[in-house]
Order: sequence, then structure tokens, then C-alpha cells
Amino acid sequence: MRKNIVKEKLQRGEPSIGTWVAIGNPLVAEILSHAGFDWLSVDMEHNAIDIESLQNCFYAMSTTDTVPFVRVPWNDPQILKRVLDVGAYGVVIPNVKTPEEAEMAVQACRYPPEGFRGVGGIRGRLYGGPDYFQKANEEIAVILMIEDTQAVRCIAEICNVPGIDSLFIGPNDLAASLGVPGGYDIHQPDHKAAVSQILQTGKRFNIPVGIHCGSAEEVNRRIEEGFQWMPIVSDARFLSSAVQSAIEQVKLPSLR
Ligand code: 3PY
Ligand code: MG
Repeated sequence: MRKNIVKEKLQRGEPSIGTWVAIGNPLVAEILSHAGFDWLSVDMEHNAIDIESLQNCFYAMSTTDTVPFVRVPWNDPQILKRVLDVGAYGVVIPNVKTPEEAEMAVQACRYPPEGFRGVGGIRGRLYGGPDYFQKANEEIAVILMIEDTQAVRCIAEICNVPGIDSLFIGPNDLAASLGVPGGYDIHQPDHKAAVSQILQTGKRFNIPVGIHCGSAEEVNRRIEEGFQWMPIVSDARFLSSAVQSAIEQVKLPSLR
């Protein structure tokens, strides 16, 4: 089976970077996959992206070595089964709040005996290789999002669940659940304390931790702090900031 180079980096303690595919267009995904990211994560949680668009984005990414990840809409075994069957090499599962939810998420992504993922599908094997069924449990990365105070309170119990490849902090939902303003790179003290608690507990259990970053500067600082899995904003955000900055620099009289 094709190796999951991002999972290998996680296991070696190395950082990797990607971005969110929010637009859901295969050509956009293809352009991004040629840009040099380690992975791209198609965001089905907050965008108009269905399973067929996901598969088309995965086709586009497979013109490069960029590893195909997806953030599913929710922690739902039916959805997890389908995104894995169309070739996801990593799944990002939103808002996992308890060890029981963590266990269900991991088991939904693993074939028996480690889990209860159903056997079937075509593209996983076409992309991964003929021994997909034998090796998928080893290669597929399961990333659980920690973005609620309930999860922070039981973070050690969540880390005790076997088979988690990384935790990943959603700064905005975590801020909402703390009742503080959202954004990236939040310096509000309660938010910083929660982020630090998740990172330190992950380190104690030898589980990598990631966080969604708002800029390359933030990524660099997060790497220094020991974070390992970092999306930088999204395709939509990259597009709009490049367009805004170009328009601001044009010196047409009407735009001055
Ligand atoms: C959040 O900030 O809540 C996220 O889910 C980021 O991906
Ligand atoms: Mg979130």
C-alpha cells in the first residue's frame, strides 16, 4: 500500500503543513497540491462539498504526492466509511468531546479486529494499492478535533484511547465554548491555557497535536512550541487575501 508520508512525519515527531480545501473545485485542489503542501484537507464540515466533489478533489490531488485528507461534517461512522472508501488517507473529526466519542471515531476508521469499518469501496484500493485492506489500519491517519471545554476537561481520558494519530485544535470553536472572541493565534489567557493544556497532555501521552494557523508566522511559532499538524487558513482565504492585496497596490486614480 502507498505509504502515508504525513502519518510517518507525525510518528517521527516532525511537523507537516497543509491547507483547507473549502472551495471544493478539483482544479483549485490540483493547483494547491502542486504548491508544496504535505497534505490538503477537504473541508466537508463547513462547505458545500459532497462525497462526489470530495472524490473529484482527491483525483486532482493524486497528480502529486500531496496526501489527501478530509474533515468530515461530524463524528459519524457512516460518513467516515464513505470518505475512507473514496481514498482519504487521513480523516479529521470535528468536536470530539469524550473518550467514548474518541473511541467510536477511531474504531469507525479501522477494519476489524481494531474497529468496525465495513469492507468495500473501490477507490481506496485503486489509490492505496492491492494490499489496501491488509494495511489500511496502519496507514490511515485519524485526527480528532479538540475544540470544546468539555473535551479539555477530559483530555487525558481522550488521550488514553488507543489509535489516535493526532489531536487538532480548532481555535474558533474552542474560543466560542470558552465565551471569548474567536480567530487565529488567540492570546486571550483562558484560550492560551486550554491550548497549552491540550499540547502538554498530548506530549505526555506521545500523541502529536496540531492547531489551525492564520499565517506562516504563526506556523513557525507553533512548530517551536511543538505542534505538528498545521493547516494555514484555507484556499478561499488565500484567494481573497491575494486579490485584496493586488487591488490595494493598483494605482488607478479611482482606487487611490
Ligand atoms: C475552529 O477554529 O473551530 C476550526 O474548526 C478550525 O479548523
Ligand atoms: Mg471548529
